[in-house]
Amino acid sequence: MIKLYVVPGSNPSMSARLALEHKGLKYERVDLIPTIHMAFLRLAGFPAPTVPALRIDSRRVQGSLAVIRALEELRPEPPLFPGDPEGRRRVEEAERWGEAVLQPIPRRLAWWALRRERKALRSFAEGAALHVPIGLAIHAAGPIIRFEIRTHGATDESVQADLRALPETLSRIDACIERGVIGGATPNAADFQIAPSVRLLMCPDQLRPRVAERPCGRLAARLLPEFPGRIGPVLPPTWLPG
Ligand SMILES: N[C@@H](CCC(=O)N[C@@H](CS)C(=O)NCC(=O)O)C(=O)O
Repeated sequence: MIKLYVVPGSNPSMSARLALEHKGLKYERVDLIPTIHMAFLRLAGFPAPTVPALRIDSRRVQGSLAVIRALEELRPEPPLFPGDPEGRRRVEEAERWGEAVLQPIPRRLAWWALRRERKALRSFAEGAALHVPIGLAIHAAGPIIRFEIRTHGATDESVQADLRALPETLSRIDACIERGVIGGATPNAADFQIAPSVRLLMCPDQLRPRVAERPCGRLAARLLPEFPGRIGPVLPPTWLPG
């Protein structure tokens, strides 16, 4: 029995979903409300408060990197990493950067923006089974948004800095595609780590056109044609990258 605990719109949760689907593994998805998910995960026996959280029978695995490796071990085919050592090294390097550096950028941006446009939560919940009326969840979301902003350091300063660096960040991903590390005919672990973060960056209306036409935007749209979340023009125009 495989169970995956996710939060709607969570980029690393989407990495785990992509990997499970790539492997053709049957699984049950449990959609959790952010913040409340932490208590839920503890009750479900997970040691850490983050999603993705995976249960394979009695084994519990958390963190997108660990989840990917557990799935690779469980079902080696089709592989998530190249067979040759140099190819694997390059994919793992891109994957690690995707997890440690790229992943927090759209997460900070999304929580910052949701504080300014709480109703956008409705679009993030599309397709999720939250077992709570969405109107009620939006109404009660103020403390959750404030908590997530604190947890992830989604301050004006950090979001502004992320946006200033965005052209460079996206160029790095485009260069990865150019070098063939990601973006090949068969996606690998680095594709599955990076594409959900790029796709989340395309949720704000003001950023979508700046990302969608780039190689990284096209890759994200190819791997994730369906992705929840749409954020209106809440970013100060002076913060937007040129
Ligand atoms: N780098 C970790 C990040 C996990 C993470 O921070 N997930 C968020 C949702 S996107 C979460 O569970 N946040 C709650 C918390 O940090 O306590 C991974 O790749 O799994």
